[in-house]
Amino acid sequence: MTTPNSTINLSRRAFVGAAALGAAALASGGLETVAPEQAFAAEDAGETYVYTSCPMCNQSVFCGLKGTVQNGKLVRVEGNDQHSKPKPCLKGLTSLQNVYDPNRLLYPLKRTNPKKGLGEDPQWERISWDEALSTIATELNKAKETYGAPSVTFHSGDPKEHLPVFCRVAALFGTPNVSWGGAQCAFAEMLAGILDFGGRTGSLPNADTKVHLQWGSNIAWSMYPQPTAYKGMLDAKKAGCKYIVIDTRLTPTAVQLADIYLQPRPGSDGALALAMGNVIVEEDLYDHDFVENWTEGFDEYKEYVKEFTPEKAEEITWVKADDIRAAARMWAEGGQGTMWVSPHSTTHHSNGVQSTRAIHQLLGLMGYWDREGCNKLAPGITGTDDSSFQLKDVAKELLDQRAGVERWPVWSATSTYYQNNGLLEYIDDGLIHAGVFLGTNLMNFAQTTQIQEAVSTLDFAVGIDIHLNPWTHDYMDMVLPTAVCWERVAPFQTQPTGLIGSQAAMDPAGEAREDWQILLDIGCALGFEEECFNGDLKACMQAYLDAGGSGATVDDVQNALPGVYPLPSAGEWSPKQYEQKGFGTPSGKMEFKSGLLEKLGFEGLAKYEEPHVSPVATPDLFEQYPLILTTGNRVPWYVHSKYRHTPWLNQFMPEPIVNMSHEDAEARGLEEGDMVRIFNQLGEVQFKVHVTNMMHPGNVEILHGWEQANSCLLIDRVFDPISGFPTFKDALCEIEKI
Ligand SMILES: Nc1nc2c(c(=O)[nH]1)N[C@H]1C(S)=C(S)[C@@H](COP(=O)(O)OP(=O)(O)OC[C@H]3O[C@@H](n4cnc5c(=O)[nH]c(N)nc54)[C@H](O)[C@@H]3O)O[C@H]1N2
Ligand SMILES: Nc1nc2c(c(=O)[nH]1)N[C@H]1C(S)=C(S)[C@@H](COP(=O)(O)OP(=O)(O)OC[C@H]3O[C@@H](n4cnc5c(=O)[nH]c(N)nc54)[C@H](O)[C@@H]3O)O[C@H]1N2
Ligand SMILES: [Mo]
Repeated sequence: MTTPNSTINLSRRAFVGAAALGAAALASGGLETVAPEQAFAAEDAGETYVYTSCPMCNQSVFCGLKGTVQNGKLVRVEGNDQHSKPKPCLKGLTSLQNVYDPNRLLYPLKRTNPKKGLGEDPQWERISWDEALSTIATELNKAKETYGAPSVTFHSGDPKEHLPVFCRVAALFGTPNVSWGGAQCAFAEMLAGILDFGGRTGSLPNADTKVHLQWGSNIAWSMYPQPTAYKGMLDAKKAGCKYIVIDTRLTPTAVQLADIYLQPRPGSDGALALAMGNVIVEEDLYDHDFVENWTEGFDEYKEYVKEFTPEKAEEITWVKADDIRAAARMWAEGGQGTMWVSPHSTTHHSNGVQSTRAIHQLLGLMGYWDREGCNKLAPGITGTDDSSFQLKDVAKELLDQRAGVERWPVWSATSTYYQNNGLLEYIDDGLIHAGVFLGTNLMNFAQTTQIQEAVSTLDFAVGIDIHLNPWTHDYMDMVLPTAVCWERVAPFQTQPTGLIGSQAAMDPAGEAREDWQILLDIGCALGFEEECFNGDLKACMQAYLDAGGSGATVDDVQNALPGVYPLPSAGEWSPKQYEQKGFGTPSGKMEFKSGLLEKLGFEGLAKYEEPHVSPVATPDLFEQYPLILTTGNRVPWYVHSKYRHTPWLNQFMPEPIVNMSHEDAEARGLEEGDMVRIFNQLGEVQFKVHVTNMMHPGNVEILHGWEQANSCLLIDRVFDPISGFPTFKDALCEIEKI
């Protein structure tokens, strides 16, 4: 291995792209792959086993993995049967290729070519960790002295395992401008639940559930909210649960589960939910006891939904009036119901939160709340509250200094993170001058080129990633290499019965360090040695455990592997806790009319508005671009931009595909496999046609995260005013053969 300070000039292309695999492998001292014979071999005596939790899909409920190590090399990955999620999917098994991925970033790099905007090769140069850390400290402290600590953002995307230390270091430094993927992801759906019910509403069917409403979430593929969710749904179906599935595409989830399937026009969900409410109220199917005693604003809701007759909703939503009636009746007549609303299908629209509230309110109408067969608010385990480790008290004092507080007051009143979708304006307005960008993909911002340009104007930006990604890191000053799950011991994962630890199978490749360690090192360099445990990872993990108050030591948890270190539960579930505690809303009741929204100057009822671009809202634009474009519906083998170069996964979809109906393809003279340009008033991308029965005529879909075909170029910088969420699923387009 070369010494840390030796300088190797490497162009960015030497770290990415299939053509450069050899160069990167050489520079690393060789990242070899594992032979299939080894990966599938039977267990043998010379092997050792290690256990970790899988982060490949970046969900917060990971699956348990068991790794087999031979001669210091990870050769096989399978499930850990003592973990609460014992069966990993194909992505989990592919974590093996992630370790030995020849494209991995292995050393800290700094750019030598000054930033001049788009299209510049940074001419990366390898540097030592010492140089990297001292430069970061100098630059971040300079921004702090010149513009104040909040001028530095701690920004991250979908990865979450780093958050406890990320928040701690940001609080020590003094900036409240901390974020993660929740700013585009699960939080808007949760926010809708917080506004109406004072907490999360979504739940999966349990053994007693009679009817489940699955709204815009293809769990068979995305496996959200947890990797084992779909199996439980199939089991519930066998046990007699009826399913209503509402999705703009005919998904595998709809085909396998639905007793009633509705296929609405994208973004019209609010109108559909209000029409279901209309049927339930008009036919007097609602739960009078719950509605009269435990809800606020029902009279106004009742008056408002009169407008949304099934016939009117049919015109808006494309769904037949009689099908809306049938769905409403099935929902109301079940008696015990659960609901799961996707974190991104109804919220990635300009009307996202209001539509999602209208859907959730169908739970309130039926009183399907905290009782058998419904969303049971069971207490969790004790000993895992890490607020004091995260220094939440310190952070709380800084919340008013967050960027975007005035622009998105509802988000800001309900989240402790800042709403990072405004990063472009925060930079342009001089609020943000420097940043630590951990696990971030700039391609996931609407109008990507604008954000790339803005980031390149920062005084200083450092990325922390497994890979060097030109679309993100070309606009930064420095990149630090991070370890993958098989090389790290932090963090612990929460299980239904306790905590589970992680073992490393090997040292990190090259000079990579694990995220927790990198953040501690940055904290120490910034001058917080004591608060960052002088960089000692084990001491830091112990402090994290101590904050929870479980009394466990790091060794206790690690020694319990492959099993879970048990922690006591906070108590038994008993039904209808709201009868004692009320709801966590301003009125203490479930709110058809939100007190918080009204207080902050928004419409309190969940009124329907057209998406900001649509056949109805913008008929002129629709004439030019007559197809509704959806971006980002999940596929099983990719997670956002990840794994596009990972052989076991990219074989399933080696290139960008646009899914369209037979009717839309025929009308344009297109056939399977044709290359097309997809364009609108904002930009153009090129995809290959796939003709499929999944799509409704008039709606086409493309996946996000393709370097060569970035869907976000076709998305406007228009946000849901309540959540601040991007409108990834509001766009119009036209398609032409190339
Ligand atoms: N058009 C469109 N855009 C979307 C969406 C959509 O539906 N449509 N969905 C949105 C949603 S819901 C989300 S959550 C966001 C996701 O947005 P991002 O999280 O920004 O997306 P990724 O492409 O997964 O990029 C994550 C980066 O983190 C790196 N990484 C992965 N694991 C780790 C780790 O453990 N540590 C570190 N340091 N780095 C790591 C990866 O290599 C990658 O470069 O995308 C949003 N963007
Ligand atoms: N394999 C894989 N798994 C993932 C991810 C991944 O990238 N890959 N990402 C993870 C992340 S960060 C997230 S946020 C979750 C997302 O989890 P989900 O939101 O459950 O994602 P999807 O399974 O794509 O389900 C969205 C469904 O909504 C439908 N839809 C789109 N627009 C509309 C609309 O306007 N109305 C209605 N009613 N339906 C609509 C789509 O057809 C699609 O079937 O998945 C997580 N899991
Ligand atoms: Mo997400």
